[in-house]
Amino acid sequence: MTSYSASWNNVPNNEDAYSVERATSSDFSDAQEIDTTAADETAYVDRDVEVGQTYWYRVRASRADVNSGYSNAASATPLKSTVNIYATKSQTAEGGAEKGQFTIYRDGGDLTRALVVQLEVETGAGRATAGDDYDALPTFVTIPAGQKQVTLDVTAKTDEEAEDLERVVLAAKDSAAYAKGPHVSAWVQVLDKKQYIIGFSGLGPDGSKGNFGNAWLAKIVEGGVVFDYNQVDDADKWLFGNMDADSNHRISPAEAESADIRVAGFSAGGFAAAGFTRELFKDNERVHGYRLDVKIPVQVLVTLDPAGAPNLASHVHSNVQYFYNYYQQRVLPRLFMRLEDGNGKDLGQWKTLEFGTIVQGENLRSHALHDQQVRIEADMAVTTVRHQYDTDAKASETAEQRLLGVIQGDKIEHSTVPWYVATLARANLGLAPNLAY
Ligand SMILES: [Ca+2]
Ligand SMILES: [Ca+2]
Ligand SMILES: [Ca+2]
Ligand SMILES: [Ca+2]
Repeated sequence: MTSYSASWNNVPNNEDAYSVERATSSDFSDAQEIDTTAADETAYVDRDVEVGQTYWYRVRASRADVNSGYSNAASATPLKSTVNIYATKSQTAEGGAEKGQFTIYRDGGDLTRALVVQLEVETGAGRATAGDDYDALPTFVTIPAGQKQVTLDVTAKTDEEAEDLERVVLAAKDSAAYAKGPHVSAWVQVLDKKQYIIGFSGLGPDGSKGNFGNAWLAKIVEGGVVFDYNQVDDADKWLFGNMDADSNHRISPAEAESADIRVAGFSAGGFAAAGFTRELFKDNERVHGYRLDVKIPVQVLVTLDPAGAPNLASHVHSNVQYFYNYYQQRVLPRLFMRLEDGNGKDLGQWKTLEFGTIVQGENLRSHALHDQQVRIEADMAVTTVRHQYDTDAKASETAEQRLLGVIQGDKIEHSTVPWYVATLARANLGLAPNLAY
């Protein structure tokens, strides 16, 4: 129900009151006095009407028992509100803080009264499941008196299932209380959490990328995608293209939250990897055809003997959650591993290489680095390197029998760094140590 407002000119006499009559036909054959108003009132609001029904009104002034003639008749048909639904935030990601949002609008009708809008969500293929993929939505909302809209948040729920893009499609149900507008339904995307493992190869000593270190980089990022050190732009485009769920060439906060990005690079690819992560922090900028609405976080960056290693760390952006840098120290041939996070947090832990020797105390000048490190002396690498063990080995086998590979007589040098730390680097990246060679 809604209301209709009738008005008339004040009769310049000494009336006591006005009598208001209403009918549903123009000849007033079913006229009824619905109210009287005080003297000098010139308007009446009828609050007891049905939307869509045409009413006829007339008034006459009365004084004691004497009535004036009737006013001119006026008719009105109270209109229904028209309801539309829009997705005012059209994406939400598993585990993300960004919520989706529907807004339910009404136009026309009686805004002085609350309006209840009945809702339903679609089910079926491609649709997110209420209660599993997102917190279930109510079956109705009430737009309060005096307001034209209400909002409903869509909160994604985390699950372990790898899923395609799914939608929550919300629609207004039929109701006598309102008409449905052209935007009778809207959808919010629920983005699955997706992991991206991205590696950058170095430039080999012979100008090729097919050297020992690159072969091991490829094993470290196995299951991911490898780019050359000079393909940072291609990597950006590849990643953004995969993240851009609604194909609008913008990376939204929810799309950023849907991506779990892990990056590794060897040699010149180490610099490329660090540069690549910096590209992701250019919020409110256009990067290779994609507008970044937000800084895109990187879960972990692993660099394997990047050229100019000591300078690299100071360039790693704080949005890299964890940064591991393994490098060869040229003056006294050693292999270092640094552990820190990008926020300047001391991880306070040691990683143990298979070599069995841990020496601490070396520091590099860098604001992003801390004093947690493991040092491998070159002469140890020359004599005994026990790196990979056969995980399928029989329990009765000794460690020596299970040893799969040894670099004997080799030295720690540039292209062997990924080999030495492959198992650790995979662990750093959150990957299972399933290397085989
Ligand atoms: Ca699902
Ligand atoms: Ca899900
Ligand atoms: Ca999922
Ligand atoms: Ca987008």
